[in-house]
Amino acid sequence: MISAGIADRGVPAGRTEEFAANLELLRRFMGSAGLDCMVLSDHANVAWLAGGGRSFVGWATDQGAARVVVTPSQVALVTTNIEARRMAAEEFPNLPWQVIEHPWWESPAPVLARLIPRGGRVGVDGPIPWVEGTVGVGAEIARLRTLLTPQAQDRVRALGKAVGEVMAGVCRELPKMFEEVGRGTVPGARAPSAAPTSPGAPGPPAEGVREFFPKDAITVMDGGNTSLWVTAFNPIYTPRSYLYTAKFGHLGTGLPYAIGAKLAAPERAVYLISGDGAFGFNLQEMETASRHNVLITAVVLCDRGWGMERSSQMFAGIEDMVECDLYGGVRLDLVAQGFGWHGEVVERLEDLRPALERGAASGRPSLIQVMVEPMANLMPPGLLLFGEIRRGD
Ligand SMILES: Cc1ncc(C[n+]2csc(CCOP(=O)(O)OP(=O)(O)O)c2C)c(N)n1
Ligand SMILES: [Mg+2]
Repeated sequence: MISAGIADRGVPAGRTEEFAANLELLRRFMGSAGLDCMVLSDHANVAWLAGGGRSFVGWATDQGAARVVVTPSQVALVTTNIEARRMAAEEFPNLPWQVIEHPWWESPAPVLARLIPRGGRVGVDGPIPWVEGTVGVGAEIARLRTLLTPQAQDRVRALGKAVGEVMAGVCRELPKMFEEVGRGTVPGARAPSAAPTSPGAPGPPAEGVREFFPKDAITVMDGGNTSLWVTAFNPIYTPRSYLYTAKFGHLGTGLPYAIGAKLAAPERAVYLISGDGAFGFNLQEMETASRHNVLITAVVLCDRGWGMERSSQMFAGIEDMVECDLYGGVRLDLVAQGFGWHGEVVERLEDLRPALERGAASGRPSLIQVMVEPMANLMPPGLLLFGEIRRGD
């Protein structure tokens, strides 16, 4: 066990008061709901209670890497020995709760069993596999969160103002930007050297893949501009159905994530939509999928290049697109077949669905290489806003 406040970085003004106010609110709710204990694991709820701070590592799930256990007499943050020190110091500095760590390779069950009153009624805000007989009160906690403390009201006001300014700036720039791209007067805006073989932008195939799979399928995405198309054209319909390295943006995680997702949820369809550049990082993992018969579908949107780098260079006014083109004749379908997968190339949108059907019927993992128009992949939906947010403008 370690105590909070490892590094004395000071507490943001009003944070302790906000924590105390929200804790009182939560305990009052527990009293009225007849709960002896509450376990919060949804990172939004932990942030609400703590007046801020991130208890998550990955973005792809609402479940954080820590749990907060609240009883009438105790509050504890339970997390692994990897996260505890950093989380306490950086995310929740000097909050008056216990920080309890457990080895990362063990479940938190023994710690939770010590904290939770024996035989008590335990409220939870999400699935907690280590505690039996819990009562789901996620909706009630969401309602509590709407009662904003004065500090939260100030934050919402400041955030609203900042978002308004960003949106206004983008709206002012957009018409000019579109006009320049249309006229081809953005410095460096010219067709990439690879000759187009398909009329399509990546959006329609991303949409076609979404329509093919059931709504509870797990979507994995990887790539640069491809990811923005997938975000816009491949809605996520059910919780815990989406994997992406949103926070880090590392290319190459798609195929390993898809394999991991299918192993974790074998009863659900799992598909990856990836850029061609990103797919190259870890394509040897096709061997893993074959060896373990992991039946996933990988759809690789092939603009024969590092599309997002083309966009950046175009907007940076770099005269020629430097090192943005990949070898134009790559046949990932043949590579896939070499690894024992079903593999196909699709050049027309109407051929996509039959290819997906043949892949699903093949009894093997399948890869569909979809040729897209390089020029049409220069300006995916949300690109300008994405750039502004990344740069912190
Ligand atoms: C490991 C890693 N290397 C480099 C980058 C920088 N980067 C971001 S997007 C991008 C282009 C990705 O190309 P592709 O996967 O083909 O997707 P496209 O943009 O063409 O749709 C690159 C190189 C990164 N995010 N991660
Ligand atoms: Mg590409």
